[in-house]
Amino acid sequence: MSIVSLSEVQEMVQNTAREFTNNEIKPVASINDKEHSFPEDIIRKLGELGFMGMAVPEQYGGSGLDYLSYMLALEEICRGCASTGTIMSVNNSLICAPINTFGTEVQKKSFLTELASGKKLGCFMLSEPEAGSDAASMRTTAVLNGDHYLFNGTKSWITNGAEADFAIVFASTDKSLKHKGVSAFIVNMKTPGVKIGKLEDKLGIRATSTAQIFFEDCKVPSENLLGNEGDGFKIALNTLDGGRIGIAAQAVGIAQAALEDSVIYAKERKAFGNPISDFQGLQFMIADMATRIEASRLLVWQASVMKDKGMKYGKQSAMAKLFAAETAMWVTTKAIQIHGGYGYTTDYPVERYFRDAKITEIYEGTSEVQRIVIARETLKEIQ
Ligand code: COS
Repeated sequence: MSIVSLSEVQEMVQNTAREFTNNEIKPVASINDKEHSFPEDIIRKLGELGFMGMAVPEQYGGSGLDYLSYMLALEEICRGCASTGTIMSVNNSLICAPINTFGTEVQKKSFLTELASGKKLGCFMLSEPEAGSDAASMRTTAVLNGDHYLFNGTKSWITNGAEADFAIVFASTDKSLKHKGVSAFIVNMKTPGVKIGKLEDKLGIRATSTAQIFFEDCKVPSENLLGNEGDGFKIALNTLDGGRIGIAAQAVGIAQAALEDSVIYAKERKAFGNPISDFQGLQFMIADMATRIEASRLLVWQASVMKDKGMKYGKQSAMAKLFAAETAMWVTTKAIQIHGGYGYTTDYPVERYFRDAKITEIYEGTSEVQRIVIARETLKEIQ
């Protein structure tokens, strides 16, 4: 662990999350992955611990903690189960955060309080079948009609889509304005006209639902507009800046789990009369794994502290996500190598870590999108 100092509260949050992960999450993670089962009981307990709205003020049902505390908890939870961490991260980063930042008092009282306290679950609907990295090309429309907007369109890759009570939905209120015509709304998933479509059968994070959602003449009250008409694209990118630090923390958690399991295995497994941890070839792998994880963690902490201080942090968030995601992929690949044939079977969790790591290079902006963000900022900064 890094010697960069954490406050007493931050250490307490980290220890609470670590204990919860070891006692409650690790024992069931592989089963939930195999059975594709949503960890309902664990999510309820995370709500009771105050982990579903960690950086939301207490007056709106949250824990009133800083972003770094949230990241410390998320890393620990993902060390046990990346699926559980994904569900927690979507609720914290992608729905509580934008309502807290852009919502009216009424919206905060109606939606945020229940989401942040873990009584309700949220999801984030930006992507569509033909609009992922190019989010502004979305086709879903929201047409103002008296006291409501009429929604039509299809959203895809929606984490928590099958279980969520509330969603942030991005839709075009004026197609001619392209990204400036995108608006954000809070939608109750029970609204007539919201239909849950097919659930994806995925490589990893298999204990989460990833759903396609259809809007068919769905009437959303006009008071559920988040911010003003046309603010949606900026709300989405601002939200993703924060979310991406969370995905980086998730990647660090997955990589840390792979490192810990690899070290334990290498000390037990014997070859040529010695534990394989005695061999330099293997030690070099462990050294590189530990170093890359530490560097990733520090990028997560730096981006979090900058966000907590109210500084501009988009570049640092993209750097953390890019580096941590690629680290998680690299570390989990080495972890399987260290475990040899056993690592390729479901008898050991390293194959799950490997499958779970891949998504961190894709969702909330691919590694290529992170490189775009980092390059743009760097080219602006150095003249
Ligand atoms: N926060 C707030 N606003 C932002 C922003 C940010 N981080 N980044 C850009 N904007 C604003 C810009 O200021 C610009 O506003 P104006 O039109 O008023 O000038 C507007 O958004 C468009 O910005 P830009 O021209 O840079 O947008 P691009 O279409 O070139 O998009 C990328 C840039 C590719 C980086 C962006 O579209 C992106 O992040 N895409 C990935 C989306 C994603 O993560 N999808 C996954 C879905 S969630 S699983």
